[in-house]
Amino acid sequence: YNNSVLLNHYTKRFYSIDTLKSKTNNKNVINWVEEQAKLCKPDKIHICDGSNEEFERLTSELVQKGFITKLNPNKRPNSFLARSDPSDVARVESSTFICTKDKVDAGPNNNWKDPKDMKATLNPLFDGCMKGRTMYVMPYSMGPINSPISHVGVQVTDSPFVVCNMKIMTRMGDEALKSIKENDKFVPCLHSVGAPLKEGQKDVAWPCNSKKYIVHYPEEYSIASYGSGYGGNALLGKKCFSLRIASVMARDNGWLAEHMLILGLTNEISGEKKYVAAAFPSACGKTNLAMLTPTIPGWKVETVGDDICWMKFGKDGRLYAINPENGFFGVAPGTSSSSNPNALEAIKKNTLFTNVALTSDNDVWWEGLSTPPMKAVDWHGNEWSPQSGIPAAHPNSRFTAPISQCPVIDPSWNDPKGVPISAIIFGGRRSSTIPLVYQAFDWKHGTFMGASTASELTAAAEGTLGQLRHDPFAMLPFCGYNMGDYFGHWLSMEQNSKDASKLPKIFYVNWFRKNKNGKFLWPGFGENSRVLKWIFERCNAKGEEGAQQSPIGYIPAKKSLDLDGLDISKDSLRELFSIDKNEWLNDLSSMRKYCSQFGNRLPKEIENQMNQLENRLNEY
Ligand code: SAT
Ligand code: MN
Repeated sequence: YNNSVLLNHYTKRFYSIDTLKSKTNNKNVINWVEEQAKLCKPDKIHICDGSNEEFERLTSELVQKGFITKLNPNKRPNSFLARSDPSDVARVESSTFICTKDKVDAGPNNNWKDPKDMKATLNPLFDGCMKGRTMYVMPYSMGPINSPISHVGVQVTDSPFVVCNMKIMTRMGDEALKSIKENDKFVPCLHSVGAPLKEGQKDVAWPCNSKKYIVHYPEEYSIASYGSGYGGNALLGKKCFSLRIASVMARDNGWLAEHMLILGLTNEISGEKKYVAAAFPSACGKTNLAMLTPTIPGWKVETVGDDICWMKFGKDGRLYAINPENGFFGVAPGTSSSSNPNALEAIKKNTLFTNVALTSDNDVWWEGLSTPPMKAVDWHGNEWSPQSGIPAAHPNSRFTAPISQCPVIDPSWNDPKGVPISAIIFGGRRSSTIPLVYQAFDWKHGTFMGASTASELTAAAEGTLGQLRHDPFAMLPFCGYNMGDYFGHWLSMEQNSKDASKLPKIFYVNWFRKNKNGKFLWPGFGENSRVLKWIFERCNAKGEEGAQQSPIGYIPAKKSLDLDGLDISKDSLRELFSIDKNEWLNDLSSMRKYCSQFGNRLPKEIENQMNQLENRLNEY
């Protein structure tokens, strides 16, 4: 057969990728797709254009086969519910690999395998894995099309549901393909659910394989994922590309790829606006903060992103950020009109749901949304009632919705220039020790604060309740290289910047501190706008204006945190900001222990920061 026609040696049918060839002159894209087809041996190839018609066609086919459910169009137009295989409901960290030639380059924070060995394992698995299925080819852009901060990828997959999710979560299709010029590089992303169909074999609603591999090759900027159809394992633009591979691209090229929300904060009286990026471990309310409704008058929050942030230096020496994503992949349970009304608004239409409950009027429900319905169909597809004694929605059930549907979407969310970042916030869930907010003395100290990010485990995660888990920069499962080197990369941003005074100011927050009776000291949610206001003002302040020095950093000076109209006692306030020397020294020794695993990859400066903190505490 000639070059443009491929033979499927199972079906003895020919197919071509002429459609792709007519749309791009990038030889590497064409060759790579051809190679994947030869390896995976699908029955058909479909080049995705990313159109609404394509989305409609794929969703109706899935509905017709009974694989997904169309929701009540009067309540939730163009929206669908999928139920996953019960074993395929979350990211699989134990099957996630960083494959570098040298093990130490992956770091103690990752599972490692030699790239050659991994390819020898994967090749037989991918060989013929798409038999009986269609291979969908998805060119996509992470970030606004043609933005200098964006990067492109091409994913092939055998899951039409993955295609529908990728259309929402990324800029996928013809426009993205057009943006990949003749000699441009792209991140190749091979994905299969690992469930080839034999002649005449009936398909299932959620095909997957008990063998799963989520594999990253940082040295060639490529990804291969096998066996899962779940978001973080299968929508390869998300954590795999935008964090694990992009963190390596960022290290190699002097920028930052971070697990951060981005929000715009406006003082409506002065008209001034600043952008803030923030990193929190899971279960700390990142999506809620990204869409916050301020309780203090005259302040407005607008959303640029809720999960991932790429930052590059602009000509003016400031860091400019984009949200590489185009949608929200949010946890449904707990999302309600009181916790996050803007998220509820964003998922009213054009939304894909996975593993939530189905109500009798063909709408969705999950724990925490509202009073439970008398009956429903749970995420397993079984009859459910409040008496069933089990959750109706899986705790990690998700919605996939276009970001443009967020009612407080920032006007610059799609701006190819990105938005200038004034402040970076780190935070964790800590019932003691850490005050409501404090500020780094400088960039080096701020890097140390990011490195020491830790959070207490909630019921949602495995491990002992309340146990402290170190999660540096909230990147522990997402850093595509040695975390010690990653700390070093953050430190190097100070040299990379032409003018360190233009770098974002760095803060640490803790909404979760409790008093001796186990009661939260701070009301949280919309009241967190008071902390955002202090951060905003600190970015404009000269020197120590509005702040006072403490051994751990700057904390708000008396009366500088706006508490107008807030019902909080003097005692609570004192506790909220108290610094207990012994608790801090305990934290520091836990940090020292944690850092020892990085050996000589731990930057000297992080040790300096630990020593300086210890000295300041001992003098306190
Ligand atoms: O599943 S995702 O990785 O996309 C979301 C998450 O687990 O944070
Ligand atoms: Mn995340």
